[in-house]
Amino acid sequence: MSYVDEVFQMVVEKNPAQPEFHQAVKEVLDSLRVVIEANEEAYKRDALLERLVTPERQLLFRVPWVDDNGQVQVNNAYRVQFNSAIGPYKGGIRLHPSVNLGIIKFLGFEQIFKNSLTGLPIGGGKGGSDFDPKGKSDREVMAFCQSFMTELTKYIGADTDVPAGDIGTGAREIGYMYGQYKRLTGLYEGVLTGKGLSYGGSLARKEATGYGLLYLTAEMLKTNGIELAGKTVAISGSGNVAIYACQKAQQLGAKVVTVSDSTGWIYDAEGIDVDLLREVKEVKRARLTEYAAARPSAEYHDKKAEGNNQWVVKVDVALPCATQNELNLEDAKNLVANGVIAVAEGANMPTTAEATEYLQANGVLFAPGKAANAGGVATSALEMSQNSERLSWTFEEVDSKLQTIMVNIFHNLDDAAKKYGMEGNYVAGANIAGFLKVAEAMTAQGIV
Ligand code: NDP
Ligand code: 2IT
Repeated sequence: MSYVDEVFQMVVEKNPAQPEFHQAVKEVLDSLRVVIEANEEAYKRDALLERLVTPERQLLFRVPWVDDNGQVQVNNAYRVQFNSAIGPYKGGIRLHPSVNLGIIKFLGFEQIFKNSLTGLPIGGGKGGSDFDPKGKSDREVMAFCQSFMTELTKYIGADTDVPAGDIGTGAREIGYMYGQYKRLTGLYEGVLTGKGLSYGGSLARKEATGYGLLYLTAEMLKTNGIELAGKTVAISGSGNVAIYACQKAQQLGAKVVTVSDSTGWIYDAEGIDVDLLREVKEVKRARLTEYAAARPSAEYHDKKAEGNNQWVVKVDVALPCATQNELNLEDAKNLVANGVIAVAEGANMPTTAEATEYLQANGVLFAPGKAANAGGVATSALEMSQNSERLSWTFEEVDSKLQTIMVNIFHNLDDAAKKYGMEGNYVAGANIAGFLKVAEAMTAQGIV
């Protein structure tokens, strides 16, 4: 059995019941086969792959908090500090009932390569809890965040581990967490990113993941001789990533016709009204039914009644921006049948392995999340730089750095794919380019 296969088998045996983690590891290891085989003896002697797939540290803790009825609630929480070869652990905090250790490990593993691809000095980590902020009062969310941070504070710091937002963790949650960290440590430092602008946040961080997704998508299309302007786009999700992906797509001259949330999806033939979408989802934290009610051109499709079939709409570009494994083989077949040109992942691993293979086999340009959504964490690293120098940059300065980073990421993975004989396979290119830097740093630092 080859070294790559041995390590994958070990991952499955040692990490039972963590299918998303297995899926993320398998995709990376499959891409790395050609790189590993060229240098197998040295990598094997150093157990480089075993170290790469095993987190440096995994923290599991309980979070007790009191709800508005005086009832004590208890949630499970996690922080996986996966790899610090190229910088302090960096990655978001997910608050969603579906969170478990396997989900956080898959996200932390992806983050290692994504952060490497940004070209900035950040290692990989991820955290979260099965707490559901939906339907909770602000006071309940604060009680949870303060209790969560009371424990997490012991393990993080501006030079050790810097968490940020993800599903369910936005500006409100980051604010409460930052306040508690500061209170406990007395330190006013860049320990979290995605902070509010009045207390150390960076301009353009809120927009960065969605904007970055479009910068990379436009560059991928351009490199293949195609213009984004004039194209029709499907987006899933209606959270932080989806909203700003929608805004930038429209600024670049494309027309976005779908968005979704966990209960339904919208088809808007006239193009999504981003201001209305922001009002409904970002300000009111309401359901997309409110968008449909306020917009005559919008059709609302209930997922429970009709299934999650938003990918049946005929579009040129599809941008899944909600959650993992939300675009399956059947969806990929519908997209291809309707002539889709490109799929770029705004979410982390939103496309199943079979769907990715099908899209690639049918000539669809496919940009994996660890490259396409790296603009968020890249801008988080820019926020860390601003905090360290105690300065803040203008929106234009941050946005222009973000554009440069996304264009560079695309060409790095395009070049890596070509160099290893897999031209046009951006999944392999991203995994290889992300891996090489981390592997070199791990090797240089000895057996740690
Ligand atoms: P938000 O919480 O702001 O929005 C998430 C959106 O996805 C909501 O519309 C939500 O619907 C929907 N959604 C979440 N979970 C599910 C589910 N299980 N089934 C169906 N729909 C779901 O999160 P973000 O926009 O920040 O994150 C979206 C994706 O992007 C995630 O995969 C995240 O890991 C990834 N990402 C985020 C970055 C960031 O900077 N925020 C950076 C890079 C990647 P509802 O409103 O009903 O909850
Ligand atoms: O998945 C991700 O890259 C994020 N949720 C953003 C992480 C960050 O540290 O900004």
